[in-house]
Amino acid sequence: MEYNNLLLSITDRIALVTINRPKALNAINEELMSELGSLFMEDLPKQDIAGVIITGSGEKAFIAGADITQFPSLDKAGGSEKSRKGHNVFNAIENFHKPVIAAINGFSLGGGNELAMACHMRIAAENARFGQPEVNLGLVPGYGGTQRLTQLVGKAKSMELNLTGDMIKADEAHRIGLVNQVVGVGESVEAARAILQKIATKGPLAVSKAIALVNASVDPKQDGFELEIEYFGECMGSDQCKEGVTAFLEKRKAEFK
Ligand code: CO8
Repeated sequence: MEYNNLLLSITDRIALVTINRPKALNAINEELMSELGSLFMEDLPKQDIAGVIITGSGEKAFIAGADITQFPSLDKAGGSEKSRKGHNVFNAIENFHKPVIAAINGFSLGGGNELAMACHMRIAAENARFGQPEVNLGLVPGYGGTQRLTQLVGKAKSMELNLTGDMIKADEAHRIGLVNQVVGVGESVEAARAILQKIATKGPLAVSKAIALVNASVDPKQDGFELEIEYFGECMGSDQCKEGVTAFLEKRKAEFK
């Protein structure tokens, strides 16, 4: 598929998705949201990949939020409709069967930070800045930010960030558990790639089930404990587990297909 607002390259089974609207600090407009939906719901599921990295074009911003220029034309119904569309796309990213890592360079704000939080892990460059500034516009986050930020950092910090609209630096984001790792400027994509390469050596079925189970732990609609019992059995009965266990007993590296 052709994309106008993002770049896609696949190297060594790792997909690199670059949000590419640098003049607007990679703000998410309607077309970009549709492209992300097509990418994660139609295109990437057909590819033989071990994981996905999402980053922003240029050093200044990962994504500075939803594109504010489209807001004046929205009313109550239009706002909810756009919010729902974003929820569907970000849910598809969160539930993607392969690991998705956000490599965050610069501003990660509003809807951009919500995209980062829908990813399975976040690697921040030292120049990254995080915030939910929607209150400055008289809005609340509309792509799952109030929920995912609370899941990641707890209610007190989530309240503080969502109510003040303040930005925090990368080291503070790391301290409160919003990001997994802080690296030098320009190094976040390679750091994310290193994590995905490590995960690529593990049992692929187990990796995809672990993603689903960790997600289930924060989804009140699912019984994560029951699901773990089911998926544990599924993994135990798989050829991949046979290979992993046999390799351990034979004192060699497992080779998962
Ligand atoms: N939307 C559109 N354009 C933007 C955005 C944005 N979110 N952010 C920056 N830009 C544009 C600027 O307008 C500017 O364009 P131009 O050069 O044509 O004037 C260009 O990017 C560069 O930005 P600045 O000149 O402002 O750069 P600074 O270094 O001075 O400031 C900031 C950088 C602090 C990041 C500043 O640009 C800023 O505050 N941006 C807005 C951040 C924000 O409020 N984000 C939240 C948006 S709301 C949201 O995300 C809601 C999500 C849910 C939506 C649900 C349904 C629609």
